[in-house]
Order: sequence, then structure tokens, then C-alpha cells
Amino acid sequence: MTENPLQVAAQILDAALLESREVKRITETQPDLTLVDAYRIQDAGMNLRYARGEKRIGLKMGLTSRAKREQMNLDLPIYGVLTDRMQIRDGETFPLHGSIHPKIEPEIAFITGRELRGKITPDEAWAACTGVCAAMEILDSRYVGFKYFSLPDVVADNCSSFQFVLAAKMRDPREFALADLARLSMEMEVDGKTVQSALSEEISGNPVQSLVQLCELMSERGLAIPAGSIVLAGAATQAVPLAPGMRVELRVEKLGSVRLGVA
Ligand code: OOG
Ligand code: MG
Repeated sequence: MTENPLQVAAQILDAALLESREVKRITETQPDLTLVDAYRIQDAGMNLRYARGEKRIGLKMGLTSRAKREQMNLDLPIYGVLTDRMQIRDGETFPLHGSIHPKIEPEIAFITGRELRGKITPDEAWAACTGVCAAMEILDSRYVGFKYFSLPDVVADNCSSFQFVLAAKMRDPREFALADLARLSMEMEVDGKTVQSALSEEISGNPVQSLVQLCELMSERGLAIPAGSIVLAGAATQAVPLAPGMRVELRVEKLGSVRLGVA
């Protein structure tokens, strides 16, 4: 009997997640891995998590800013899945144990009010949102040294997703014109000192454009964004490594702030 290599890869990455340990890049053993098959590994990995009771509650876009594409040396937007167990509440403490080499990054999140499918315009995407807020994503690649240098590797690893935190205060999209979303200053502080800052336009030109791209990427696979999804638009700046005792805060103009402590 031959084992399905995509399923094997999913199991290797899942074991690394469960045991908080690094593994070799999948493309070291499967050098011809395509992006299409990498998403299949991601699906298989998520199925293992759903079988343990995790529920899908959203999606994340990655590599939607120049800063992130340069940091990771990769040049195409990608997407991953968010589950209920990945969510930390605003102001909570991140335990650090259980992670490998976590990094945090400043994001903007949307809540979708209806199913989105196929080619949509930014106006349609924005009209479908029922909430928008400041958010931070904690990444934790399962690969040695948080290095992968290939899109299929990072997609197979659910795009380095680990945890995320949404601002407790969700804003009503009707308070903002679509163009306003591209002009928000974002400042991420560690222990009261600014470590990263950017304008929200760094995210896809306008963070709503990330939602449009997500819809397109998913529809290429025959999928839709379900109503009620949390969608992370991708980081505006490079990610910052987490260390014990840090207090991290992201302030987004007009949206408010979101905080996280590190144990
Ligand atoms: C890939 C995930 C990128 C973002 O916001 O750009 C991402 C990585 O950096 O390992 O989440
Ligand atoms: Mg991110």
C-alpha cells in the first residue's frame, strides 16, 4: 500500500503543532510540491484539527503587504484558516509555552455578513461587512528557524497561523467610506515603545482589497467565504518576535486599540 504523500505531510505538520517542535520543510522531501497540492495539505491538516473538535471561524490572508513579502522573501498573497481555539481575547495573556518561535504582527479584521463567492468588487466586499476592527496575529511556523522560502511550504503549514486577537470594540463599517480604510495610521507598541508603524494602505492598497483577493483565491478552488467569517487582511508591517513579559498594543486610527500580554 502506498501512503498519500499529501496526507503524510499534513500529519507531520500536525504532530509538530501538537508537540511544539520544528520540522523540516515539506519541499525537502517533496521538491515538486505545487501550490494546488499545498492547499490540499492545508485542508488535510485542518481536517485533523476539526476531528479534535476545533471549529472554523474565519480565514486569514497573508503576504498582502510589501513589508511582509520582503520579510519572508515571497511574492504572492496566500490564505489560511482560523479556528475557535486560535482566538485570544483582547487584553489576555499569551502563554508562550506551547509555541515554537512566535511572532506578532499588526492587522485589520473584518466580519462578513453574508456569503461571498467569485469575483467581487471592493464596494461589494465592503458592503458585505458587518464589523471592522484592529487585530493582531501571532504567527508560529512549524518549520526549522521559521524559514521556508517557498510558497507551497508556508501554505501547507496553514500560512504559519497560530493565534489571533481582535479588538473588543468592533466598529460599524457604515461609519467609514471604503477609501477611509486605506488611510488609517497603525502603530504597534511593545512596552510603550513603537516597534512598527504603517498606514493601512500598506495592506493590499486597501485592506478591503484583501477580502476581494481572498474571495478570488477561494473561488479558484470552488470555495466561498461563509457568512459570519472573521477575515484577517494580512499584516501591514513585518512581524516582531514575542518574548516573555512583553506587553503589546496595536493602535489603529479611528478603529481603536487591541492589547496582549506575554506570560
Ligand atoms: C506567512 C503568513 C503571513 C501575513 O499577515 O502576511 C501573514 C508568514 O509570515 O509566515 O500572516
Ligand atoms: Mg498575518
